Amino acid sequence: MIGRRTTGAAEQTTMSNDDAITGKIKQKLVETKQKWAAEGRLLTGATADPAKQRLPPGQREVTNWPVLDLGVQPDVSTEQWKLTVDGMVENPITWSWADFMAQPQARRRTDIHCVTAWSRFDNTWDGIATQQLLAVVKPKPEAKFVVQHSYDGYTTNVPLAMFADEDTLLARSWESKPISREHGGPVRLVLPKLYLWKSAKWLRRLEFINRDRPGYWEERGYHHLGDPWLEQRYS
Ligand SMILES: Nc1nc2c(c(=O)[nH]1)N[C@H]1C(S)=C(S)[C@@H](COP(=O)(O)O)O[C@H]1N2
Ligand SMILES: [Mo]
Repeated sequence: MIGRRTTGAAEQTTMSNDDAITGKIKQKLVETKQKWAAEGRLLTGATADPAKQRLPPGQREVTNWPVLDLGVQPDVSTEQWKLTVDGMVENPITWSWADFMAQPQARRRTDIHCVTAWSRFDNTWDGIATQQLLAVVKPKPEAKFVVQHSYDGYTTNVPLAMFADEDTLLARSWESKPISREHGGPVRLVLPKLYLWKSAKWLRRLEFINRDRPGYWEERGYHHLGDPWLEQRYS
């Protein structure tokens, strides 16, 4: 499946029929989440200060780690995996797994917050800090947003300033174990200061652009930024 996608995969922004190979889009889940956005479900109307409380408004703590995605879970081996960084950067790259592992590695311990109201505390991640990646690719001055593209066709947009946050990692391991297929291995983004839909699983490409272009959930009523402390669930 990965082989068949090499040509033209960079242009792909919507789900293709190829995805049937690894799973089916959970159409009901997509419709439910879209309905939640339209109805403003789960909104408390409150904001909170992360310095004063650990749970963002409307969230509850879980100790398991729920799996949330569109139902298509690509099986990408580290041998097949490639990361392309392109768009408005001085130094576009395509990294193999060996290239990725040759970069300075970083560890972060963070909480994660899903827009469906669960939060999970104290997750330890290993991988490459986005600050390290930015030092390599050197965004051009006009670059203002980063679109994450995944092997399942998922996309999500974040401001470059949030992508560059010191807590943000291209993560390959969780609790010192490789990130499992269901949680987005071999490499996923972890951007803990935004809701978790802003952290793409099965990361394939990072595209630097000069304007805000909505991704999969943003096109379906979810917020363009997604700050859990401001309860930016929907747009
Ligand atoms: N590639 C990809 N990344 C994705 C998604 C997806 O469907 N595909 N779902 C997002 C959503 S809505 C959430 S809440 C988190 C869930 O990550 P988890 O399954 O590891 O908890 O992944 C995000 N990243
Ligand atoms: Mo989500």
